[in-house]
Amino acid sequence: MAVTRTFSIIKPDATRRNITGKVNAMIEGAGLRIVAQKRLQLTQAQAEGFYAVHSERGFFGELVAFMISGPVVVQVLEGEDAVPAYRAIMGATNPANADAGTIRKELAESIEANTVHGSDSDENAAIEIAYFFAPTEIAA
Ligand code: IDP
Repeated sequence: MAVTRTFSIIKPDATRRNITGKVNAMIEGAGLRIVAQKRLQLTQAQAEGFYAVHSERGFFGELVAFMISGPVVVQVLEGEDAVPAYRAIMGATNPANADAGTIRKELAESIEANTVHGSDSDENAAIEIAYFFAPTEIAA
């Protein structure tokens, strides 16, 4: 085990419902520290660039439209094996399949409006963190 970082987005379905604090309580309750955080409105170009890996998937256009439908909160989380630790408390992509007690099971609306994004590898975490944060914006 090592202390590592992951990248998180609290998605527009959560900012719309004013439940970003509930998400943060679950993150901190799992032992992860929020070492950087900012709320912003993604541009279409930012959202398309962030999800470029999904550009060939049928839901890409809808996903981008959803991600720019309201503000998001982008975050850097730090803790023991942060990438798998956060994936574990996020729950499955489709909240219908997520385990009880996970963020998506407790809070998500649908497979698309599923409340949170979390990096899927340390390598992607570093790329995604650099997409949104300057090193000076992260305070551990
Ligand atoms: P993940 O967020 O659990 O890693 P991915 O497969 O990487 O899931 O998908 C990225 C995001 O795309 C999901 O979080 C969700 O918002 C959206 N998404 C995934 N599958 C579908 C789908 O079948 N329909 C609509 N949106 C989807």
